Parts: sequence; C-alpha cells; structure tokens
Amino acid sequence: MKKVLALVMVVVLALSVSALALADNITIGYAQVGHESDWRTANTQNYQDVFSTANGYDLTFVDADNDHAVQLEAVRSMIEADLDVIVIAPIQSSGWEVVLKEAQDAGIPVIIADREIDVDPSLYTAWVGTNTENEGITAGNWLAEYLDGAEANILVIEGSVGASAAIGRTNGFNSVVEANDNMKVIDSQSGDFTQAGGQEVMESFIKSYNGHFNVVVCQNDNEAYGAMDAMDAAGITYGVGGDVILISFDAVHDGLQYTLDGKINCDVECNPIQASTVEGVIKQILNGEAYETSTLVTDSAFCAPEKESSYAITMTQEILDGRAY
Ligand code: GYE
Repeated sequence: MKKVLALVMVVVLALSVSALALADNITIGYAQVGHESDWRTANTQNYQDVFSTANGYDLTFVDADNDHAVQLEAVRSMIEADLDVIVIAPIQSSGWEVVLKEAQDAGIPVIIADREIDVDPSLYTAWVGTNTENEGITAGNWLAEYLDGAEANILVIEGSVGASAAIGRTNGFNSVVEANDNMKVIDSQSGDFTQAGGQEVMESFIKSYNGHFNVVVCQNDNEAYGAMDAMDAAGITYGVGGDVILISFDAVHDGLQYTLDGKINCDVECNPIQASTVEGVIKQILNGEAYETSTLVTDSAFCAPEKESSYAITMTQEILDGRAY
C-alpha cells in the first residue's frame, strides 16, 4: 500500500512539474496566411522549429488558408486565450484596425510579420519582414539591363489581390517600366501565389496574346512553375535562348534550380526564414527591453548563368547546395 502511495505521489509530482514547465513556456500565436506556396511552407516550418516546446514555447499555429475572415477569427481566439504574444502574417493589407485594437486593449503584443498592413503603426507592437517594393524594383532593373534597349512586351502574373507582397512587387516593377520607354506591361492578372493560379492565368494570356509577348513576370516561384507548364503545353520556349524571358520571385530551392538550369532568367529572393528575427524581438518585448519596431529581412536576386548582372548574383551549384529551403 505504502509503495502504491509513493508511486502515486511520484506521478503527481512529475505531472505538476511538467505542468509547471508548460506554464512557464511562452505562449505564442501565429496566424499564418495559408499553404499556397513553397515559400509559405518553408516559413511555417521555420516558425515551428524556432517556437518549439524544446525552445520554451507553446505555439498556437493557425493556417488561415488565404481567407481574411478566418485569419481575423484566429487572431480573436488568440486574444481570448490570452496568449503572451500574437504574430500575424497578414493575408491582406487592409481591414486590421478593429482586431488590433482588441489585442491592444487586452494588453497583448502583436508582431506583424512577412507582409505589411495599412494601419497606424501605433496599433501594433513591431514589424518584421521583407521590402517587396524593392524586390519589384530589382526585377525591373535586372530586366532593363538585360534588355539593353530591346523592346519588352510584358505579361505579369501577380500574387494574391490585396496582399502587400503583390502590391509592393507590382509598384516597384512598374516604377522601372515607367522609366524605360522600351518596356511595356501589356496585361497583369492575379495568379493568387499558387501554381494552379499561375498556370490558369498563363493559359488565358496565351489565348489572348500568343506571339505578342516576350517577357513573363511571375510574382512567386509557384506561379512560375504553373506558367512554365502552360508555355510547355503551348510550345512556347522560355529562359536562356527561349522566346520568353521569365522572371520570378521568392528564390526557393526549385526556383533556383530552374534558374541554374536557365529556365528562369532571374529569380528575386524573398527570405522566408524570419522566425529567429521575430523571436529576438519577442524576447526584448517580454523582457521589457528596448526593441526594434521595424526589422527588415534582407534578400538578394539570382540570374541564370548566361550574362553577368549588376542587380543579380549569377546562379551556381554551390549556391543551390547551400540553400536550407
Ligand atoms: O512571395 C509568396 C507567398 O508574403 C512574401 O507570400 C510572401 C509571399 C511569397 O505565398 O510565395
């Protein structure tokens, strides 16, 4: 009997110790956009690795499947659960005032990550992400230099409507187009940052403009994979020596493989590995230290091994081998 009692006591003790350990963990909510792209999958994995139980966190992860209303609801339940910190990768840039005010009233710090939102910055605690307008400018500059004055009739497959990553890349790229008389955007449609969307838009572009375009810009790698499938099916060649110059964004592993192979001419990087930077800011906030209210995750651009560029690094096997995502 005594033995049983001792055992029960040990179990109770062990349970309360682990409950204590859990209670000590920092509770983080991550309201993720969805799973639309390889970039997104890498970003999710990165958050799960960094905000793990072993690292002292309890992560509430919600995949909002590119639905703004679902994402708002996810944030609301995180506020209700009184988490220590909420991180939001906003699907769209507008519509955030009310829920951010609710988080603020509840005293929960909010980090906006990856994309940007159109609100007064006093409504959130900090921002960590990439400069997508600069990415668009880099793509435009790479193209202007590559063309060397030749005519460009450009089709753009944009990212998701209302997403700052799409708005920024469009604005940045268009600013270079406007400054170059030889460059013209003949059409621009959303492929929703997905491979299926990229393929669908490219198929309809081919129907409307076959023979009248020589540049395709896809605002992420997955859209580029879809556009390649559509061009393959229509017998249109692209990349180094092809009918069409193909530009992409993200520079995830497969995108860079295509760049190395000369199928994508230029792939502008957007780094999905942002969780450690976010973690650094969270630690400062929770420790009551001074923290960065805005942290830029920097990235480069890569081009096919055909022609040197002042705006992109020439792709090599070593660069590809060194990629973690
Ligand atoms: O380019 C795309 C993803 O917000 C920067 O979202 C991110 C974009 C990225 O779905 O692949």
